[in-house]
Amino acid sequence: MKSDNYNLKIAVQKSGRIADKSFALLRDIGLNFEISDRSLFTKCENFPLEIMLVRDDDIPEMVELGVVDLGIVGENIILELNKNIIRLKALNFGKCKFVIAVPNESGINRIEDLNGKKIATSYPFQTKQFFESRNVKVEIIVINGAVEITPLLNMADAIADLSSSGSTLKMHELREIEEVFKSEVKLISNPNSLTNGRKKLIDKLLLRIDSLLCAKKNKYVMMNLPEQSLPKISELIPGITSPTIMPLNRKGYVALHSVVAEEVFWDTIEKLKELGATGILVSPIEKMVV
Ligand code: PRT
Ligand code: ZN
Repeated sequence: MKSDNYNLKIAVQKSGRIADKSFALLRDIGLNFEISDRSLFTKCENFPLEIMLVRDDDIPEMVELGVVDLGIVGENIILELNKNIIRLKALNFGKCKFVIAVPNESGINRIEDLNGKKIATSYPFQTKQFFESRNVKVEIIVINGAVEITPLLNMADAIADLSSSGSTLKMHELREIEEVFKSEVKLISNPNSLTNGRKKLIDKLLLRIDSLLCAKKNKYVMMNLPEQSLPKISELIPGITSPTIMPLNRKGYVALHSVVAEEVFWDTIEKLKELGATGILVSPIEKMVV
């Protein structure tokens, strides 16, 4: 199939926890589209892409069936539904963990203590696999929401659910005894969409997403430095791009501009200060194509 006249299709959560961030990601990579309250579908004005607005649980199946080429959905759903899809990229939002939690006062501390007990969850497949992998026999109670309340109602002895800040567990007097897996939102694809003419369009989107994610992981820093510190600077900022050094009116000093990774940002700034850096300015980077 030619990419010239084909519109890629992507499924995105219509409303809920990851909907706004999914729309924001698509807009941040330069796509223009309108969404009204009742629309189930929208079309990009400046890219051959149609956006289907659906429940997140339906996304892996729509992608597997080829109804859409791409989807934006949490790893938790991908693992639970176990469909034949390809994970193209982790999108760095919707982060949470899938945990086993028990009532604070229960005296249960290890997974083995749950032998013969009832576990409430909205993720029966993952829960079954986890307990089987630990050789612990449990009864799984499937419930679609408010899983945290089930121990209080004596419906279950423990829960298997997602947690992010941990405040819902705390509010329901539950404590985590084990983390089963970490989850974040992923861009997924139908395998066939990567082997025909659509791949060109998908690659274009991936390049844009990469440049956005890369930009978010870095900061642009500008500072003044004593010239004699320069040799040590290149060790300190191996960076994606080498630093730009410019002369200053002030004798013995230079201006330095560089990109610093967010994760080592404070460490790097402290070390630069030790090397005599002054007037340090830091800016976010909007896009970064490397
Ligand atoms: O209507 P639709 O089916 O589309 O949405 P939904 O109601 O099934 O899902 P939604 O919108 O609640 O969540 C969408 C996705 O967000 C999930 O599939 C995860 O990938 C991701 N996500 C990230 C989370 C959480 N963090 C999260 N904390 N999904 C749910 N939770 C719940 C959790 O189940 C628990 O009840 O939030 C509560 C705990 O939160 P904390 O912050 O108190 O720990
Ligand atoms: Zn859902």
